[in-house]
Amino acid sequence: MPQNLVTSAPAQVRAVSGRPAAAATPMEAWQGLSAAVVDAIADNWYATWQKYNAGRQEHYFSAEFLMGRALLNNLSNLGLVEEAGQAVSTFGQSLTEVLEQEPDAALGNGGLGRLAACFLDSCATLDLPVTGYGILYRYGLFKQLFEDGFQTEHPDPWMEEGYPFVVRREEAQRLVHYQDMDVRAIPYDMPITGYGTKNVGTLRLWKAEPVREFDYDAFNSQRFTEAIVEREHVSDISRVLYPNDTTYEGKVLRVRQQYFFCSASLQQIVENYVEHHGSDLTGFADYNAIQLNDTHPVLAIPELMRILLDEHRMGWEEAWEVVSKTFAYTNHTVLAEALETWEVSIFERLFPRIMEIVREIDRRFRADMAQRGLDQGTIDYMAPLSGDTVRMAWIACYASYSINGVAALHTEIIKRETLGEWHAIWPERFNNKTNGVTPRRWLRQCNPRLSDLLDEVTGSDAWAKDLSILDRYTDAVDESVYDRLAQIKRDNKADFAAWIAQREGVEINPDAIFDVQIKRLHEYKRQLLNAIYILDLYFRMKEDPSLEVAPRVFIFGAKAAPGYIRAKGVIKLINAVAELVNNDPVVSKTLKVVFVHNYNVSPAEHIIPAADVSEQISMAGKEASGTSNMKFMMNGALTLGTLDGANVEILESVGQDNAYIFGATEDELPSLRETYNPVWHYENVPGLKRVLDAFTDGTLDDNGSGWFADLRRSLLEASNEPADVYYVLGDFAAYRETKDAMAADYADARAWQRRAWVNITRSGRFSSDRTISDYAREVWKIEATPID
Ligand code: 4GP
Repeated sequence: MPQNLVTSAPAQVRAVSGRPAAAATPMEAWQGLSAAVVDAIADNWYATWQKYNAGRQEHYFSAEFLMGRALLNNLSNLGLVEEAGQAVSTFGQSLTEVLEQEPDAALGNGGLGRLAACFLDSCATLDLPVTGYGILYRYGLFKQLFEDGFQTEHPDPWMEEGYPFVVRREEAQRLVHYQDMDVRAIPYDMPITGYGTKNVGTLRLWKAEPVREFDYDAFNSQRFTEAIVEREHVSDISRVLYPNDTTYEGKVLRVRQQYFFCSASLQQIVENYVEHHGSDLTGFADYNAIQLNDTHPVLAIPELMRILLDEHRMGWEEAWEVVSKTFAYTNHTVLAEALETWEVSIFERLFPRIMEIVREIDRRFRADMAQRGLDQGTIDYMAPLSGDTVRMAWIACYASYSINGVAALHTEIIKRETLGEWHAIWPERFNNKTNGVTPRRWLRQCNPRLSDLLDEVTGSDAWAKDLSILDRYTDAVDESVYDRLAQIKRDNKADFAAWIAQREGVEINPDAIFDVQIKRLHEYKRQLLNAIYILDLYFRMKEDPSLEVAPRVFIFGAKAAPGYIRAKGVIKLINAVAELVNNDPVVSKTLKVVFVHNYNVSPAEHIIPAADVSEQISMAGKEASGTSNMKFMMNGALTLGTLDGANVEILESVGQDNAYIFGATEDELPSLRETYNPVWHYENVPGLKRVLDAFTDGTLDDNGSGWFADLRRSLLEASNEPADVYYVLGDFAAYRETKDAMAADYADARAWQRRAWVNITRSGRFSSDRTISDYAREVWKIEATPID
């Protein structure tokens, strides 16, 4: 039996530090306490693994898992936070400081990766037999710094100092074969604890290692570089998340990565099937379902075919039957970049056998479609192969028994447009699974004050496992709850202000409205619209010093993809606006702009509980779902947004009076576009000309990069794309009106708290427990499997 943390933690700290616990550094205390947590769950973890492997299970394949920190999450799931505090105090450390030592496991880019992490949390909490599979990237998403307001990127060696929450399983390694090399895939398992359950799920992350350490002879002959070249080539496979793929060699590496974790995972899953159910693989899909998180793991489809055909001697039809009952595919964006395509030559070079299988899938697909009477144009459009490219999304659509979007509107759009041809043939495959977020990390853990209030109001912590319970309390609330809510938000904002002062060196007023936009930087998400508003407000205040403006803090957090220059231009622009506003002796008394650098899961945990306003202002039709919108809502921020993604469903849940909705809708946009003239808006919408001219007249400084001129041009001048593709100027007037009204409404504090309360209590349907229950029941056909 595991010991109490008060005894086990000091022992583990001694073991990792090699000195008395009282002499350990906070980092060693983090290491030791984390090891003690793994010790505490080891028996249950093992039992869960055994039990899941014996029955029907679901495997979640994803190139990204944006896990964030693990220690506090595990402690709070296991109800061990207090005990951990006591444990570290026995050797003179504070839990808060110890927790701050932990690096974020940032093995993902954004929404898709964080969704995968929330899903694992829900699966564990619901005792569902689900395992995650991905890559143990040595470097996670780049670390972002600002230099002169420009984003710079730096490596993020997140586990270099040791990371007790992954356990190397040497004995479970597999060999992954490429035409030019064989690679050892070593699994590193991360335990996934659930809330109030003994079950412990697993995230299995594969690391690439060379079959032989290095070329000993070469080394001995003092050809040192040569001796390690092969080793480094292999290590490249799991070195970084999304290596730059603008070059051909970069693409080769990406494809190698994708095949790497798909092949290793499938080998293990098939072996497990054989061990438990025998060598007749025709029943494989009775015990296994595989969810493909976007197109990155689609190589699993031809790879499973290869295993069944070549290693288990099945016939094509029989194997295809198994494959087409195994895979389900989730689409996460309507942007073209999501529908990955790769050069045939890359497949030929890395794995000719897989290419041969893809060609056969293509041949049979074409025959099948011709038989259904499709015209040649449609067949060519939908076929897995087109000239010299392989189209991963089309392979996914052809082979999968389920295809889903991530919010109601998004699913309608993929049915109608993105995947319209597929929907026409197989409507029954399509279904919606609106995203959700885990209320454990995103409420219970990050907002303890609100969490305590919910315990009191509802009489227990049951809401943390069933968030829909809160629904019963929307109306039935004592007025004093609103006072409590006001105090909680005020305290969270004061905490946040202290954190931001220390981290970013900016002083902010906790009584101001905290207006937040945190998400990847992308033109469609329209951070630029927000920046234009701020600049316009600044000019309005300069023009009329008597203008009444509620104190506001505009908070941003975002990383831009390293090669996405225009997105980097927006970051520089927001930083330039911040400089202008924050240094103005008069305006800065009322307005502040803060760009939180290196935005990640942990900063989000500080920001979200302190937010009053949640900016969800993408051009309608472009944001598949959004998930920060759900986290904000759960923490009592009001949405200021367009009718896009899950905003539509949030509005449905809270009602018109409890959200601020503006702008062109998805169905209005096509006809608006026909006559859209951004220059007209520039000339006629009050304020716009002044703002856009400030981009280039010397008011804002882009350090000679020319980036601000490019942003201005992108809004006003058509080049190889129409001007203002994302309708920023078109929506500006409505945005300003709505945002101004929202700021005025904030003055009525009591009314604001009522609406915040409605948002919190109506957030039940945005718990990832709801999403996962729907997947489990409708797609995966799996059941809760508690270990005792
Ligand atoms: C994101 C979508 O942009 C976001 O709307 C959605 O909430 C999230 O997936 C989870 O479904 N897409 C990506 C991506 O992160 O890489 O395509």
